[in-house]
Amino acid sequence: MSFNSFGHVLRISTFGESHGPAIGCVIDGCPPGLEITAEEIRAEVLRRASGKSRHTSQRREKEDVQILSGVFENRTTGTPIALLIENTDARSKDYDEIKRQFRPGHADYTYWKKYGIRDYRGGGRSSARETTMRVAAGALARKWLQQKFSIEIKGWLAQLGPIRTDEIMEWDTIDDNPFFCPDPGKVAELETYMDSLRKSGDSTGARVNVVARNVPAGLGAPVYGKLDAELAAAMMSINAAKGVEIGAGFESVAQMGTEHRDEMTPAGFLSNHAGGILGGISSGQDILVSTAFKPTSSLRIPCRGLDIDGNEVEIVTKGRHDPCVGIRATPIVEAMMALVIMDHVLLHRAQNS
Ligand code: EPS
Repeated sequence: MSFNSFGHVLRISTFGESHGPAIGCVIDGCPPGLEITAEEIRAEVLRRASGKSRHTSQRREKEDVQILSGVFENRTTGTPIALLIENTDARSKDYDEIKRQFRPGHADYTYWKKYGIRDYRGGGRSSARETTMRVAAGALARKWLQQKFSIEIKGWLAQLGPIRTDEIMEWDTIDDNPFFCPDPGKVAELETYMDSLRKSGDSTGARVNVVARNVPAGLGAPVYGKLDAELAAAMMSINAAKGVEIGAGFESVAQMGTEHRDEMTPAGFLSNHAGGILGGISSGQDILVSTAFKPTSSLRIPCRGLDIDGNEVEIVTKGRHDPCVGIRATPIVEAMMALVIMDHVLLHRAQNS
């Protein structure tokens, strides 16, 4: 009931706060025999890490992944896999001034209303630091899916603020720039935009897309375990996520049925408006998910807000914040896609084979 876990057969529980001694996760239900090392997991975690470019938070974590259990001689044993990363670069004094204040647009207020207590340092449990462990767990899922089914999962930045970034898709270049932008021709424009945004002290939103290829048909469980519903829940659980689309998503509203339906021929489907999922079950087509991330709420531009006693106060957030959290979201959406698909492969296997 405490909702720090997700998944059915493959169950992930994360723990820890941004400025606590460590963050970690327990991955339960991973089949035995998967070869994995802490270095492989760390390599994936570092793709998401802050401090790699001037466009993200300058907090620099070592991200040293420790495998505490469930892996013996570099192979999973089928027992719970516990992963731990120590927090080594938290600067809690940045948060002294907002200790008794609620940043407008932030979870500060609702955590306080719900629990009557909050770890204000770095946003505590509501910090995007938690997503590190999703990426760590996702590293195992990606590898397992790749080895068993040749499933490939690839995410990219589709839009940052007003700049559309995926009209040209050069897949091999996505990891070559700090934005996960698939169009190398747009990177300079993104840099200029982010530099002026950072100077202004404001923040912006982003759209991040992800595709899973080679997913077998038949994954997903109607009616309350639809694959698209599970993916939407997984993406919406990421910090700052405000919207999820599957396939044509909200564009379906204006489409005609003759356009939206994906015609079928012996050679395959002729389009993919469904985003690879029909009736909540994978069709064998690429699974396409798009997630909207809101602008960061921690801003140095003063605004009106309240303190915990209900007094009106001016809020100014200090510290090392991301002017656009979407920039680092690509590895997170990839991880959530991998974890949901692997969970549904295991579920399908349990019922159907
Ligand atoms: C975050 C606020 C900042 C970011 C943090 C996410 O925290 P801090 O003030 O401690 O630097 O740096 O991002 C990470 C630590 C991370 O690993 O992604 C927030 O409010 O979500």
